[in-house]
Amino acid sequence: MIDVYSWPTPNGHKVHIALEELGLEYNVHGINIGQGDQFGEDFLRISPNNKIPAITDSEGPDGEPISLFESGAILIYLAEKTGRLMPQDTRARYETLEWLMFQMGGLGPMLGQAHHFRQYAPESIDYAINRYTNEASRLYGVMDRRLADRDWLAGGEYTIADIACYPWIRPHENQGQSLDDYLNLKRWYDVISDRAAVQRGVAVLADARPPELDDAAREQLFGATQYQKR
Ligand SMILES: N[C@@H](CCC(=O)N[C@@H](CS)C(=O)NCC(=O)O)C(=O)O
Repeated sequence: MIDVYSWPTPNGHKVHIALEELGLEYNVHGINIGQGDQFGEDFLRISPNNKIPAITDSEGPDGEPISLFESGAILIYLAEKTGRLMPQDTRARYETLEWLMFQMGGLGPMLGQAHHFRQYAPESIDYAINRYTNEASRLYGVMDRRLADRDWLAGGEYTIADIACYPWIRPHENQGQSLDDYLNLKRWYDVISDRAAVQRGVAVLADARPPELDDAAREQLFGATQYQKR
């Protein structure tokens, strides 16, 4: 059985969507990152960077249990466990990994900072807002050009690369972006949004998350608790 330790954020959604697409059975455990659950000893044992998502699988490689953190590693694990959502052909597989790494190393971190400085910073810092909003626009442009002559980001099929990128495009307004400026990306986004498994994935834990970050949550995520020595 797979146990998922997660929260309904873009990085959490990736894993929830993949599990729903694959039709795997799983238990979900809410790790409320606004209340500091990510600093609990049991969670840190499987996710030492105090970030969701993490999973355990009682039937890992060779039938032995395994735990995994980092959403990209989890997506690769689930794809390899099932032989789905990642092409078998070697070139197509590397293409999928390229676009997965594009999300993990660029899209996620940059869009996360755009969101942070536009929505969460206690004061408006123009330099940071411009820097990350420009970077968001540039990355949206990269995806839009990539999708000009194909339906999916990589490998000629719907893969974990699409699943990794999609949840980061959902909050586009909070990143200062309009999909009307990226029509190829919009087409891709609308097709993925219509998938039943994607709708089930983004609904996982949705009711548990408060609509706004209060001061206590900001403290856990961006204040002294986050940076205390452990
Ligand atoms: N590279 C990591 C990033 C995970 C991440 O940033 N998770 C955030 C929520 S989206 C988190 O758990 N934050 C809690 C914290 O920083 O204390 C991944 O893709 O799994």
